[in-house]
Amino acid sequence: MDRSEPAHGSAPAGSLWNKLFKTRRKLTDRLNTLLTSKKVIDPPLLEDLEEILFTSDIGVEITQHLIDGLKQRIEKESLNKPGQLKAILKEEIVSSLEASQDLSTLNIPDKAPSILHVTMFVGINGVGKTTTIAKMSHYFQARGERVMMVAADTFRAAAIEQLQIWGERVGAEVINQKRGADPAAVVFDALTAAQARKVDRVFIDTAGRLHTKLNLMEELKKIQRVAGQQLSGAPQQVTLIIDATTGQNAIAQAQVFAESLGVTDIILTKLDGTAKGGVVIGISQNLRIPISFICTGEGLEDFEIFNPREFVEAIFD
Ligand SMILES: Nc1nc2c(ncn2[C@@H]2O[C@H](COP(=O)(O)OP(=O)(O)OP(=O)(O)O)[C@@H](O)[C@H]2O)c(=O)[nH]1
Ligand SMILES: [Mg+2]
Repeated sequence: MDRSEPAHGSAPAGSLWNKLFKTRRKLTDRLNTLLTSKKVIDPPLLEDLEEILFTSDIGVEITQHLIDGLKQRIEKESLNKPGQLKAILKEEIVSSLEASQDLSTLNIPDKAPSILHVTMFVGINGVGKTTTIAKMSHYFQARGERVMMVAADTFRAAAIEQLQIWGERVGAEVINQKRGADPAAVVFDALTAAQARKVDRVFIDTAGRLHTKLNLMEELKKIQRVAGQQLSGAPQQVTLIIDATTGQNAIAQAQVFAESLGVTDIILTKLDGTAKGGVVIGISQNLRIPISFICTGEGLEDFEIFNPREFVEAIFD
């Protein structure tokens, strides 16, 4: 059996470690083979290391930056054993991820908001917006907060129904109107209701696809504007959902949303079952936007707060 396959009794047996096995296999198996096959740290070794990082969806610039940092440390600390490199590489990645991880303004994880906290979930179709909203609602309701979900994806009939089903399952109220209604009007009504009913958090589900990309961004901006008119400062959070299986393409996609909407945080989904988990590092470093949560399955419990150290431990072993 492949030694990085998840297995009963394998250590460390954290669920994240188990679920990220494809990314780990791609990254770490090659890294371990390289580092154990060489006796000294030399330029060809660093070139091979660069190639491994580069082909792991981390991205060209970030790979270059990591290799440069590694070279400096090799020189400064007079390192010569290949076995020393993995720990240093992990440290470099953890500290660069941590540098973009300020979540203090987002009332995450456990700080109940003192005023109504509105989060708008955005991202292209099929990335996991609606499922993630259900997970978040479940998570915050379990912590005693009152959550409201808003069906502002009025473009697809099934989208409204999908949110209602999740609402029933997690016990959160869902605000919706008919298919084709103006999403901004749905949001306006929802925020009026949320303030009257002393809701703690409102999660707005938006469409991932309209007729053209430009229209989608304009519509999302309109929702933002109308939310702000109804409640000053809302939406306080604009969460971009990205499907990790799209790898490097996800970075360009994220840039479009970030430039148009002022994205506050990113959630990566579908990290289970993909070898492209390195994209988490690429996204964080390219956009300098914090990653709030990562999702590893279709179930309500299949997500966690993004912890750079745990993530790096799970993909390098
Ligand atoms: N394996 C896996 N599947 C996921 C994850 N998150 C979501 N999915 C699945 O991805 C599919 C799309 O999820 P949705 O939540 O409907 O995505 P969406 O962004 O709302 O899609 P649109 O409304 O069409 O824009 C569903 O089959 C989900 O079960 C995840 O973390 N892992
Ligand atoms: Mg949806």
